[in-house]
Order: sequence, then structure tokens, then C-alpha cells
Amino acid sequence: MSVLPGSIIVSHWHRFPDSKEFFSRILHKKRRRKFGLLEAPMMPPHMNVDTIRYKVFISGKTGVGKSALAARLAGLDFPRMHYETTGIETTVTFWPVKLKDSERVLFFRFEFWDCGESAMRRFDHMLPSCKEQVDAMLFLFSFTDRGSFEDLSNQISRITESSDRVVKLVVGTKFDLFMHTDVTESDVTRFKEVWGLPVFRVGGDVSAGLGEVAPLLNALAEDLWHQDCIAASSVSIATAALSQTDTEIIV
Ligand SMILES: Nc1nc2c(ncn2[C@@H]2O[C@H](COP(=O)(O)OP(=O)(O)OP(=O)(O)O)[C@@H](O)[C@H]2O)c(=O)[nH]1
Ligand SMILES: [Mg+2]
Repeated sequence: MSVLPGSIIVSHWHRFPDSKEFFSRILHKKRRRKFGLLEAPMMPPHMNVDTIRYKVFISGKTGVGKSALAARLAGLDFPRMHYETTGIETTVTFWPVKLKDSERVLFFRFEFWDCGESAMRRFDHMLPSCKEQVDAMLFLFSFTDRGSFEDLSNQISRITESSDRVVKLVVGTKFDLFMHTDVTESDVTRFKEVWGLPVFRVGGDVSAGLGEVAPLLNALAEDLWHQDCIAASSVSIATAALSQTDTEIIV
């Protein structure tokens, strides 16, 4: 389902001058603004941009860096220590995107759902809640934990069902700890060939800014938009086919 990066939206748009007034809505004193569940960026009426909302589930074993990734994508600091997430946590991230063809700007509102692995194992209702009406899933492994990489295939097959209309991306965490890496480039290349899924690498300080999270957030936005366009076109094709059948019956 993933599309070639930059085929639908403008890649690296955050570097272009015309993006400034949009990105300024998600920044405060050069850092990311924190948004609660009911909050949204303040938009002056002349900007007239639509916001589209998506639920994204972050999956992976304990300590792999799910909570850290949610914080990273929202531009928030995460603790150096590992604190097990005791239930489900949600993190809201807004991200402006410019569509290539129409030059229309859209605000994506991602709601990241992250559930501590041990809570997930203890309480049966956690996984179904995370999967309910989910639009995308991020499957995590850590570059410093080979076991988490080898478990990816299991994880993906266990959590997704073949009929799922869900965007899937894989994220390798702790890429900054390359001295201790347990997963090689050829392992990653082989995985991408077998599964046909993109693999993103994250690590290092959150203060690295928009450029650090842009590739992953843009890919997520682009794949979700593409998925919606396909769904919308199949509805219109079905409607057209239905109205054609009606005509035939009338004739
Ligand atoms: N150096 C480095 N450390 C990271 C990175 N991501 C996460 N960590 C550290 O890894 C530890 C575990 O991260 P968490 O995000 O709490 O792990 P989790 O997957 O949410 O774990 P559970 O909630 O128990 O399921 C923490 O000490 C983080 O600081 C990274 O990219 N680089
Ligand atoms: Mg956690």
C-alpha cells in the first residue's frame, strides 16, 4: 500500500518558505507545541485548511521505544529511563502537508496509541481497543535488540488481518546507538524485499527538529491520503456501476 515518497505530497515541505505560516501553528518558541486530546492549532480564518484525523497504533515489545517514538513524533522529550507504560497512552500530533497536484494544504491530526507490552498481555481488551477503527500501524524493532527484529514477521501477522485496510510502516529505533547495533543493513534490505514495507530509522535527540521526524510523518500522511483516495474512488466506481444497473433495469 505504500506509495513512492514525494509522489503525492511535497517532500521536505517544512524547508520551503511558503510552509512557514502553517508550521508556525504547531511551534512555540522554536519547539513543538503540545496538544491535548481536545486541542487544535489556532487558524486565522483566511487560512481555510481542512484537518483530517487518523488513529495510529504503535506496536512492539517492551522497551523497544514505543512511548519514546510517540513523544519524538510529537516533538516532546522522553525519559532516558525505561518506565513501563501501564495501560494505553494517546499522543496527538498535528502535521501540515501540501498536496503536489492541487497545491492544497491539509493538516493531518495523528492520534498515536501506545500500549505497554505487559499491560497488553495482562488485559485482553487492550489490543482490540487499539485496533478498533485504526487507520495505520507502526511496527517497531530496536537496532540494539536482534530479537525484536526477528519477531517482526510474527508481530505483523499476529496483529493485522489480511482484510485490514490499514497503512503499515516499520520503524527501527535506537539507530543512534549504532556502536551496539545488532541488525545489519542487509538484514533490513532483505526484510523490505520480503514484506514490501518501508523501514524508517529513528534515534538521537528530539531537539533535532522537524527534519528528523518529517520523513516518517510525511510517509504516514502520504500513505493514509492514498488509502483514502483509493477507498473514495472504489465507492464512486461502485456508485457508477449501480446507477448503470438502474438504467439498464429502467430501459
Ligand atoms: N538511545 C536511544 N534510546 C531510546 C530510543 N528510543 C527509546 N529509547 C530508550 O529505551 C527505553 C525504553 O523506551 P520506551 O519508549 O519506554 O519503551 P516502550 O516500548 O514504550 O516499553 P513498554 O511501555 O514497557 O512497552 C527508554 O529508556 C528510552 O529512553 C532511541 O531511539 N535512542
Ligand atoms: Mg511505553
